[in-house]
Amino acid sequence: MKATPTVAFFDMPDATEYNRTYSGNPVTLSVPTLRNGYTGAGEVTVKYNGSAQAPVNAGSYAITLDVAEGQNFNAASGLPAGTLVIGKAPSAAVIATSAAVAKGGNTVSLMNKISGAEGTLSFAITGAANGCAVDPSTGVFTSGDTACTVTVRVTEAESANRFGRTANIIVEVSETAVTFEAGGTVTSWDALANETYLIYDSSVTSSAAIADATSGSPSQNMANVPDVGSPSSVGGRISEAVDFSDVPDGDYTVTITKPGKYVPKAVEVTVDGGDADFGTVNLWLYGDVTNDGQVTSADVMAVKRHIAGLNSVFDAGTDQDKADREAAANITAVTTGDDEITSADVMQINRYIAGLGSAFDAIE
Ligand SMILES: [Ca+2]
Ligand SMILES: [Ca+2]
Repeated sequence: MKATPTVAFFDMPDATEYNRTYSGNPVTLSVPTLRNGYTGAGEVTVKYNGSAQAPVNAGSYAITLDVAEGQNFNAASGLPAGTLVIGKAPSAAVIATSAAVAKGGNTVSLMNKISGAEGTLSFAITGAANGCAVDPSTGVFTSGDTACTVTVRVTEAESANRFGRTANIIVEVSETAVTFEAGGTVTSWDALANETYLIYDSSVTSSAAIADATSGSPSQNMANVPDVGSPSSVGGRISEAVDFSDVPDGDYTVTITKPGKYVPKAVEVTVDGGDADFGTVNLWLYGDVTNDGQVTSADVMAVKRHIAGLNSVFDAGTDQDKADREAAANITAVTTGDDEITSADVMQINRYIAGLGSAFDAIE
């Protein structure tokens, strides 16, 4: 006659398996096996609060065993087998130790100095405020009228799976504006180093910045003049570094224009308490939708296929590549400002390849 299984017939996982810490991954118990001297139980399934799904989140889970019928044991289900406890883990928040802002009512976001927080954050000045203030929930710090050092206490509340923590951010309130560098890397097809880089503050929209930069007499840009590195050949393209210095916190547009029939570019960059890098920006030639540095019949073919709804290079690449390729195809935009790719663009590209007058003549 078969025995009825109970937990006592099994070697159960030890206490350390029942007391765990949240890790973001499912927590499983070892599947119990029959004790020495016993054989013939069916498959054992461990359940957590009645589910075979292993739990992830911190909490207490009632463990039960389901045992299938075997040679020597009957089937059983829901055998109580203790409680699994997943404890909360320490905070994962990374909190910068310092921030900087100029005196006189300027602001710096302390929230942006924190990453990985899971609990709600709150902010409070400890010690002398010296006329400064911090928003308790957004962490926006506003300077007073004197240069000084102010300590802001950051508190992360306990969250579902992690304990909270506290840390101090020391805010340096300086006499003069705090500025940083903003720049990146720009590639083209030649080493003439004849790009023009202009930077615009957030009062000028991206499209207005392009219009100003290509107007022939830019007037809305900031006075900052960039450092431009020497061109170097990288992967078939020519690459150069560009850096604007003395840029205070804020949102900016950098325009890049270049003679040689390149499509003008506008790049967004945000400076927030540190040097800002807009990454690598590739300049495209008008008409060169295959992006090989030449305008040829292969480009015409690709544009025609795209207009006809056939597969083409227009289907390939990143979102940025797609936007660049469409801008490169739309040569009539130079003269008419249109925003579509049509047979009129094909005609202009063909005329340009043939050395005839075209919309290409309207650009440097
Ligand atoms: Ca091409
Ligand atoms: Ca067009």
